[in-house]
Amino acid sequence: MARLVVVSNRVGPLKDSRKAGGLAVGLVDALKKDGGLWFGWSGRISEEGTFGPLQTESTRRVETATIDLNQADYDGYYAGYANKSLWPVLHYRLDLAVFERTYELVYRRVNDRFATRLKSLLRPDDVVWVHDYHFMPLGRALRAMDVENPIGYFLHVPFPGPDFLTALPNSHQLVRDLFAYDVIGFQTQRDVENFRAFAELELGGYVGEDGSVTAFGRTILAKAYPIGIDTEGFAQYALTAEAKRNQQRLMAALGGHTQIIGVDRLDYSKGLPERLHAFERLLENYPEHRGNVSLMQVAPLSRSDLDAYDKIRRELESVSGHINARFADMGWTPIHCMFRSFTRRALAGIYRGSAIGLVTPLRDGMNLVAKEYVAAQDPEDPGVLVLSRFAGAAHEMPEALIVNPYNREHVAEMIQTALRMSLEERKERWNALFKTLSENDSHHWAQSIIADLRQTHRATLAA
Ligand code: ADQ
Repeated sequence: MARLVVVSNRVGPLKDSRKAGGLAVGLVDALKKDGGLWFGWSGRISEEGTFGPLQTESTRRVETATIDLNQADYDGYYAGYANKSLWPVLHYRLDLAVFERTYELVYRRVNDRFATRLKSLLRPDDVVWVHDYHFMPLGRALRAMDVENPIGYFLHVPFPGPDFLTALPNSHQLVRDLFAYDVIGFQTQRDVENFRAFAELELGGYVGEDGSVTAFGRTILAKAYPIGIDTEGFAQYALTAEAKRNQQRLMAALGGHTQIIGVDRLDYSKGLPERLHAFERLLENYPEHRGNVSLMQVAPLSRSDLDAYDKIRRELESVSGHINARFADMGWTPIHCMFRSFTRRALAGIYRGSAIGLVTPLRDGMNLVAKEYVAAQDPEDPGVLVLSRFAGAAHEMPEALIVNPYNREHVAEMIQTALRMSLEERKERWNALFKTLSENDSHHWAQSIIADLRQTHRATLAA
């Protein structure tokens, strides 16, 4: 069977680890089953940067190959274009976006360099699968070096509509580059429609009845492949000794109180201050919960060198401090904020010990926390998922309580509904959600896109 070569900015970790990040979680799950090569940035900065030695590692099934970045590349490509230009634009935050010509130039230079290094690793029958907004032009760079392998692309974050995306300087060039791939995958049908609209309205392309999109003489497949988790594996995690230990510690600390859990990277897209305010509204509107219900927010620090993230941490500290000072009583603190990470097993135990999973991003490609929360529940006494309509996951999980995260009143009301929900209804909703997650797990996700990639490539060659 042809080898799978996965390319993403960060590679690994392959073992259960505290390192957070949805992309790594999804890819590890997919690669563990089929094996392959995983290529990307080492996470290190060195003077030689992309010209430095290739660092390799291998486990039973997966080989990894990484290279460093130098400081200028890190500043322009990663901290600059990827995180200060693309991330905010793709999450509908033009107010936070910074556009610098040098960021874009360095981004393209680094993509070219990664393509050159990758080419030397490729075998003729490899299937190449590129991930996320860091590497949009990578496929074009590979094609320019005559790489003829099937190359697919998956965008983990949202793809906004043309009215919005055209605010990004040179957006035409960026989207044009995507046409070098054979298949491009998005999280939701809405993202696919936005991409098609861009191709038609901005690039003069057209959409075929079979879902293909043609522009610049290239026909590619653009389709939704909602990312899943290793549902069975995560449900098993919740039964491990480590999970149980954490669940019990939590129960002891709660002393009979009901817990709501939030787990997110500390990022402005996740709607954290809005979430705390919604919880405050719950305590205002339904005083019976004072002294009985608390919110635990877990957030590992991420990309902390960027000002916007530092700002959100401070905001979170100040809002939670304010709410705690207002409502706390002896023996009960309304909000526990923790800026730390947990292993996946520990996290599974924490989810299972929480009556409500509160997942309220302002924008999210998918959101794996919503899926993990459901997978970790006790089928005999499952908790309730409260989920933002702006998470890609909402499209697949209608049995959750779907909320508008901007509307505190509504979120508070839905938390109240969750707290009041009968066991019978909780089970009914959970069964439906778990069924979907079992069918659309990470393995299914990877298999579907790879199968389409092989087929589309064969068709392109034949044409
Ligand atoms: P993220 O923005 O990182 O992912 P998400 O999908 O929620 O968002 O994944 C976060 C992952 O990190 C989860 O697996 C979670 O368990 C883990 N995590 C978060 N906080 C943690 C903590 N304190 N300790 C340990 N683990 C923690 C991006 C996109 C998403 C998309 C994924 C996958 O932004 O929209 O769902 O990629 O495609």
